[in-house]
Formats: sequence, C-alpha cells, structure tokens
Amino acid sequence: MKNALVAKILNRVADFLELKEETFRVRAYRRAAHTIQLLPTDIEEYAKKRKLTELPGIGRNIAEKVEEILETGRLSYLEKLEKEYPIDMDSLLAIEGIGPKTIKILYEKLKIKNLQDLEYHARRGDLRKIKGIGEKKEERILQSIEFVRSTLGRRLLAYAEPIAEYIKSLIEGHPAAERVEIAGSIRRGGETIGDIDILTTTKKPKEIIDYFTSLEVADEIIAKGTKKAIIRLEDGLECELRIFREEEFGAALLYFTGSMEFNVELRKLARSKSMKLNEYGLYKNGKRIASKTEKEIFKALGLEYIQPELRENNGEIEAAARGNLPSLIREDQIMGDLHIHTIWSDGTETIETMARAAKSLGYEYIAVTDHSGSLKIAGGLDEEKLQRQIEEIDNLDLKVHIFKGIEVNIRLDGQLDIPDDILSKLDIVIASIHSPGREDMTERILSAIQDKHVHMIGHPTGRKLFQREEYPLNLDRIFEEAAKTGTILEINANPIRLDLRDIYIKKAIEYGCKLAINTDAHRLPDLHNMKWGVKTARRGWATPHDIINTLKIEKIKRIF
Ligand code: DGT
Ligand code: CA
Ligand code: ZN
Repeated sequence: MKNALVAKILNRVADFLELKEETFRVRAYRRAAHTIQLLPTDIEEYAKKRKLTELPGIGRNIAEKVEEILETGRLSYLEKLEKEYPIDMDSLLAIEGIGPKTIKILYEKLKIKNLQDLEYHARRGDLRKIKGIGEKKEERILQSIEFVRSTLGRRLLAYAEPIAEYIKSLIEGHPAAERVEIAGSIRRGGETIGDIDILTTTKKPKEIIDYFTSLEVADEIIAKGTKKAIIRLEDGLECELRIFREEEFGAALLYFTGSMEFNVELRKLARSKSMKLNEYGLYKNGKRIASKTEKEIFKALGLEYIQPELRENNGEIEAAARGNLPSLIREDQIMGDLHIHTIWSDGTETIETMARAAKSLGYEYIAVTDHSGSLKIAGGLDEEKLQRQIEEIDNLDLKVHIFKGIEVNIRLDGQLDIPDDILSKLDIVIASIHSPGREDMTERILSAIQDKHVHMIGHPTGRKLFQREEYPLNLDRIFEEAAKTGTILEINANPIRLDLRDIYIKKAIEYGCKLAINTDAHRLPDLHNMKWGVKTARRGWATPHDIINTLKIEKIKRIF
C-alpha cells in the first residue's frame, strides 16, 4: 500500500510551492495529501479503476501526479522543484518552530539550505536579525538542531522490530536458509533504530541473496554482493542481510550486534589476553579458538554471557569478568500493570474490558488510574465521578484484582489537583506532570514525591522520542528523595516515552529506588507495550527485585 508515500510526496510538493507563494496550489496539494493519508483503502485500487478524481480534493492534474508516483515511486514535478530550490526540507522542517514560510525567508535572506547552514548562521547570531525570530528563538533553534541530528532517519524500536521480525520470517521460509538472527540495535533493544541488520547461514548464498533482494518489501536495492545485500523498504528504512558460515556464526552475531563501543572494548580485552577478535572468530597464536556461539567466545575471554541489552560499554564487561552481572527482568515475571486508563477519562475501553485483557495476559492485578479533573482535554475525574468509579470497581467480580487509582496532575506550584481526603480513599496515586511550565521542574516533582498520598511518579522526565526532550531535571535529587520516601518511579512502556530511560534506570537503581514498568494504556492494544518497557528496564540493568510489579498479589497488596 503506497498511500503514505503518495501523501508524503504531495505534501513535499506543497512545501516547495510555499516557497513560490502559490497559496492556491499549496492548499490543493495539502488537501489531496490529507485525503490520501486518511483513505482506509489502497489508493492503487482507485488508480486501477481510474477513479482517483472521485476522491475529495483530487482533480485531473493531481490525479495524474498520483498515477506517476504509483507507477515509478517518484514524481518528476517534485524533482524539478528540488532542482529549483536545493533545500533539505526533511531536516529543516524537523526543527522546532521552523515551517515552510520561515524556510523561504532563511533561503532568500541567508541562503540557508540545510542544517549545516542553519547552524552556522545561528551560531553567528544572524538569525536573530530576521524579523520574527529574535534571540530566544535562535537559541531554541540551535538546541533543536542537535536534537534533530540525533534522531534524523531513525525509527522507534516498536516500529522497526515487527518489520525486522517479518523479514526474518520471510528469510526463514526459504528452504536454503538455516539460522537467521536479527542483530544490531534491534537485538540490543535500543529505543530508536537506524537500520535493520539480519544475519543468516546457508549453503547457497546466491539463492538467498537473490531471494532477499527480490522480496516484495524491497522498494530499492542499495547493494548486492555475494555475501551481503542492502534493500530499502517502502518507508525508507534500510535492511541489511549478511551471510556467514555456520562455524563462524557466533562471532558474526557478536560483532554485528554491537554496540560499536562494546565491540571496541571487547577487542581490547582480547588483545590484553594476547588474543584477536573479529567477525569470524576469536584467535590465539593464529588459531581460531572460539567462533560458533557467542557463549563460547565470552567464555574463552573469561566472561559471563552478556545479554545483548547490556552491550553498551557501560560497565558490563567488567561486571562479566567479575561474574557480577545482574539477572535481568523478564516479561513473564510481570504480574500486573499499574497505570491504565479507561473511558472514565481519555481511554477507549471500559474497566471491565481492560481487566479481562489483563487477565488474558496472565496478570494477577491492574490499577485503574484515570486522569484527574484539571486535565480538561482528558475528560478527567472529579470527586463525584471518582466515587462512582470506585463503586463500579467494587461491583465487578473478575479474576484479576483491580487497584483503585488515579493519575493526578502535578500543578505548576507542585501541589496536586485533587484534595487529600479523596486521595486517601484510593489504593494507588500516580502523580505526573502533563503541563511543563517555567517553574522549576525538579521542585515540582520533589514536592509530589514528598506528598504522603503519592505512591508513584508517572513518566518522570517527560521526554517523547522524536518530539520533546526531557525536562531539565536534577535527577540526583529526585532519585535520592524517591529512595528516601519509597516513592516508586515509573518506567513508562509507551514506545514514544520509555521514560525513565535506560541510563537513568541504572542510576535510579544505584540510588536504591523502586521502579514499576507500566503501559499507561489508553487503548486495548497498548497493554502489549509492556514488552518495550521490559526491554528498556533490561537495558537499565534492572532485576525483578527492582521492579515492584513483579510482586505477587498478596505481597503488592501490602504496599497499596
Ligand atoms: P543503528 O543501526 O544506528 O541503530 O545501530 P547499530 O548498533 O545497529 O549499528 P549498525 O547497524 O551501524 O551496525 C551494527 C553493528 O555492527 C554495530 O552495533 C557494531 C557493528 N559494527 C558495524 N560497523 C562497525 C565498525 O566499523 N567497527 C566496529 N567495531 N563495529 C562495527
Ligand atoms: Ca542497525
Ligand atoms: Zn497516564
């Protein structure tokens, strides 16, 4: 289905037409893109039946363009515009506060074409001289450049992993394929992914390479050799396949799982033991001594097996040498989900539906934690609604325990937006910031941690991948206070949040904090996000002992 691609190209045409100030055509292209974006059926169906012009906002001219995109994957009209304006739209539009209109001004006044130009002029203070930008915005643009650079072209793990698994299963389906494994950042459970790396063993490399490069998902072949090929998928994501021999597969998997920094350290360790490590094996005195499995290579290096999630050169090699690695939390050890929304606020399902789904996931308990009232958009709970919700839960008789909870807002002054006498009726109170402000964010969170009604802080740093950086926080003070008061810190499993993130989880555990992995589900499928939270917790060295919702119902009841 090429709907997304077509919409993207039409929108890009509109971006360029803004530079020409062709307002009317800008609107026409945006409208067509919008229609196609929201179309529930495959746009190709309409094209085949020559019915494109029946869609709202699509006239003859744009219909022809859509046909060209569907046939060739490209649009010559867009290519003409790109030649006329050699501007890196993707990068510039990703910068906070910059739209097509600003791009036009920046291009005309300062010849800014890409991030590099933009950074150069922002550092020189040229941007602030432009009307409507000013010093503050120039500062924000500089920060945003850094942020965009680190995310450009990357995807969420939750987006890329299922695609990787699908391609893996396709390769596994080929009769000549033997072992097939996903390596790289996906195997390490990284929160964002640059590309997909797959390794396989086979006796017929040519057949596998031909098969891989002719897959339906391969929009373009980037490289094709005898032992390696790279394809580009429809959405631009690249997938690389490498072929190895059975006896060297462990070494290859170790190498291509990375991370790069981990590989460098591991090779250093090998050298210090007069050995040599590469993607084909571990060698001593010119003789290969280990290569078939990762386990035997770690062993020959005098190390415990290091789980892929830990391979970030963050102390794991030293810990493995001492036999001191944590025994990482697993998803099957999660006994319940302590942050769930329902139709009582902005969720889409009833309490009963969510509870039944949780039961089928094998959970012993959930906590229903709808938003409090001051979040207007969320249709939150007031005192009266909360009382009715409590009664509803009391009347439900399901095979999963339901903790009565709420997710209260931490106001700008650090106070909660629900009075104490109501909070004290509830089993569990999660306090979260939903409206960052100019006030000191650390102080706001600290005052929530110190509130005796608060059990947990939800998504503590507020970051959203690709969207928003974390609040400026003094995490040392927060972790210290959370550990002292026994306030639980959340690992929010929403793939956009994953907050606390890996490195902070490790730090929080060192401070002695207790953590919970919650999905913050608003819809039924969100309950499955637990997996991403667990991966992140593993990357943060968390054991079941650190995660409160590994406790069985009898034990956790003593806390709430
Ligand atoms: P990504 O794709 O940016 O999300 O991150 P990775 O870690 O998957 O990186 P990628 O795909 O470039 O390479 C996969 C692994 O292969 C990487 O983690 C380590 C290994 N690797 C690739 N190139 C090199 C290299 O030049 N030196 C070393 N030591 N390792 C490399
Ligand atoms: Ca990769
Ligand atoms: Zn929530």
